[in-house]
Amino acid sequence: MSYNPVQIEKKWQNFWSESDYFEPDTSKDKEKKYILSMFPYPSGKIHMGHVRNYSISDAIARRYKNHGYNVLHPIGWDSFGLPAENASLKHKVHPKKWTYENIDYMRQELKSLGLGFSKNREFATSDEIYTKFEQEFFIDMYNSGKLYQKSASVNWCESCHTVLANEQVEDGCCWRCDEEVVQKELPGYYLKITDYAQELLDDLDRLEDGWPSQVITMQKNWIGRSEGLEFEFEIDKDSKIKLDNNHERFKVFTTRADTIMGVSYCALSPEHEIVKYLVENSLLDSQKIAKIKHIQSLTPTQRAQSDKEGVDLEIDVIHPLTNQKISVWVANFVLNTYGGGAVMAVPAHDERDWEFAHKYNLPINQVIEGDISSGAYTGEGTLINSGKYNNLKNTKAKKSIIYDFEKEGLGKKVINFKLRDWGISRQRYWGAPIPMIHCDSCGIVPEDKTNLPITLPQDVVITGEGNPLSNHKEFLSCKCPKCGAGATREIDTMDTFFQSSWYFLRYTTSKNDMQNVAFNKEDVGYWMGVDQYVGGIEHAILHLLYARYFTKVLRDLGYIEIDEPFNHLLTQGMVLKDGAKMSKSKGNVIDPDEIVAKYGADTARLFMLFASPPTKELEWNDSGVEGSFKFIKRFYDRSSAIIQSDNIPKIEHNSLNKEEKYARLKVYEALKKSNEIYENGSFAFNTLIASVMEALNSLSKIDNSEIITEGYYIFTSILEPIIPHVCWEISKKYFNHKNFRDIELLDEVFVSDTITYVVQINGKKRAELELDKDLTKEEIINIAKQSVIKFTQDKVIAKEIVVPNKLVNLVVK
Ligand code: ANZ
Ligand code: ZN
Repeated sequence: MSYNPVQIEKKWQNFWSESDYFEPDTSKDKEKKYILSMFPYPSGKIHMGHVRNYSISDAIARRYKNHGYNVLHPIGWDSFGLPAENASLKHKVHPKKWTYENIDYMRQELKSLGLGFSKNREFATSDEIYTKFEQEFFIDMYNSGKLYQKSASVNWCESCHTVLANEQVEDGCCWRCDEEVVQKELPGYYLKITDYAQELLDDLDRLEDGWPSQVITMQKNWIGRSEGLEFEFEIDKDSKIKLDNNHERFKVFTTRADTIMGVSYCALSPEHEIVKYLVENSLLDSQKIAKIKHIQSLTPTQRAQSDKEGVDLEIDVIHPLTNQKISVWVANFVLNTYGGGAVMAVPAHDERDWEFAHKYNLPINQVIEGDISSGAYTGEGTLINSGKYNNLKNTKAKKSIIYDFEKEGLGKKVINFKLRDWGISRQRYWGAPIPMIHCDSCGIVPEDKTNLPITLPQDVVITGEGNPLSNHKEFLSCKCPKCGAGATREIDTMDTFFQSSWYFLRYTTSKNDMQNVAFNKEDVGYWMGVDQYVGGIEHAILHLLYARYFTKVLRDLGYIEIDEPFNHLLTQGMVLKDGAKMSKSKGNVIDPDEIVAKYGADTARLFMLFASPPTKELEWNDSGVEGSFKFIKRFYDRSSAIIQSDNIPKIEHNSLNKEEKYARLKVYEALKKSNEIYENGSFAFNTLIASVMEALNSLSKIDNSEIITEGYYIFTSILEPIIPHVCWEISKKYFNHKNFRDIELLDEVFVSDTITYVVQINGKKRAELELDKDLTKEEIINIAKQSVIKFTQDKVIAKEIVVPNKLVNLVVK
């Protein structure tokens, strides 16, 4: 009997699935653990990133199940989205067919990895019933004012032919295809995530213990709260260029009210109303207008990458405190979407303002003590050149100036957020239809809920140009739910992140109920929050922020009662090959199916968990895979030394010899490690596996079959979450299938016959010794002296100090 993964693995996979082994109990009396991995997009094949993700979540889920918890570890498919349309174009296959065939194939792949998913609750987000509930949410959100329609300048990807949310633009490029994003004016639907900005920020505190600090920081920065002063500048009536009554003032926002006396010019964004007015009415010369138009044509990223640039607008404003005239410019570094799209520039204390002032020879007024000889001084300090605020510390001055502005009615303290409303309209076919109707007399009206789901027509041809729904007469034509007249259906579909914002709630509800409700409130109450979520860091401010927000919205709509969805989050590291991310575009992928076919699923899983701690990058390594296979083979082959028994043998520890005691200690150290990595939440499977390897080595040096039997009993328990097939096989064969619950740690095993002594010379550590605990003081000193002889050779030992059971200190001259 030699290790044959093909035989073993199929057998146990079938057993688990036929016996519904991983289905959770529907009764709610046991303590629960909800273990969730981010659901996959059905692209056609699983990749190593999936293998890693699911090996981690499966190990955690199995462990909790072995320890008596009611475990939910579900799987589903994030199945709407663009790749299906691209595939459709390329292979002339309908997106739906492509998607569902991929799901069937990938489900098999996951099964072949021996992943313990509760599959009764599996669903795909493109299922019509999922769309139905989602459209109900959409309508509830619309009716409660949490969702609205507007026309706005949006991020547009030319290659994907669709709008992107701000969160989906990375360094000015499309998150999916890397094409440079352009701005375009389009109508669309928006979720008012900004209404929840403060709560989303505050509740991050609650996640501090369960989430990686990196993700928390990224969300904080994205939400971008800042406190400051908002006030208006009046335009000077004597300016060279005269403006009309609608353009007499503009608003600015500053976080540095303390620098108010140092303002030396103002800068407007190229899209600012006043700039538009000047350009449209040709109030500036043609050269200036051409330059403004040029800046307007650049994307935010292009602007950020170019030098500071601008144009003098030939108007002045009046400083609200000094009544001095200040020139107004348009500048490429001012964003239109933040703080009113205008800034008071203080070049002495702001880098960008300094660069701009330097280029255009604008005055630089220092108002805080510090060095401005080679650039802005942006630190703290004492105020100067600031009239009544002189000599105040700038932090104090900030408060005092804001107070005065408020008292005089000149301005107010405001809180600004960088977070913008979430645009969810996508100009694509393969998505959940937005359940809205355009009526000539009633405007936009939500569809009647009884008509849901609004489903996608199947008879469409994907051309890659525009949305095929736009000329599908049957789909377009509908009745206005308000006035009954003929009306037109909305053709945009929802952002797929809308679907992934609530899928985890649906898993909580059992199969029968899933036909009737999106999820059952009671089930959500029992299973949520997710005890451990596992997924990629790339979702730090996309999915993970949207899902938090969505949870709060559903709470406020009365669907659920929780505030936060994910109690603990583990962001797994990337899988690399030759130092680069393993990906199709890099051409360095290893096919998981081939690894499973050649070595078996247990080897693939062991390698994934052994090669690196879960949160760190994992470098693919053929010999590491080979090594994992060899370990399992040895583990299996040596199991023949086990004494077959229902019970593990009772061992008299004190009667064992030194080697036996040591081997047993190693086994128990592995057991201890296993407890530790779950309790401290590190899930450092790599250290557990290393510990088992060490223990297996020591076992191979003795031939006490009772200790070997006990060792294997412990190994199969602690390794079952990692290499389940081989553990079930051994356990079935020799232990008549006891459960995989660990046995207790035995103190007597940890009582050592040796004591660790530190040897110091003049108080400095020079060696560490494992000494027999029965040695006399003289013997200890002699061994200690021997161990450090190279440090004492030509010196005199003046004193020998022994602290029993701890250390020997030699005083040397
Ligand atoms: C004067 C000032 C003096 C500023 C100084 C900074 C330093 P955060 O912290 O990110 O909220 N600002 C305001 N609106 C802007 C816009 N639309 N585009 C570009 N910059 C804008 O940034 C707020 C600060 O960024 C504001 O404070 C403003 O410059 C600038 F020594 O006002 B400050
Ligand atoms: Zn794109």
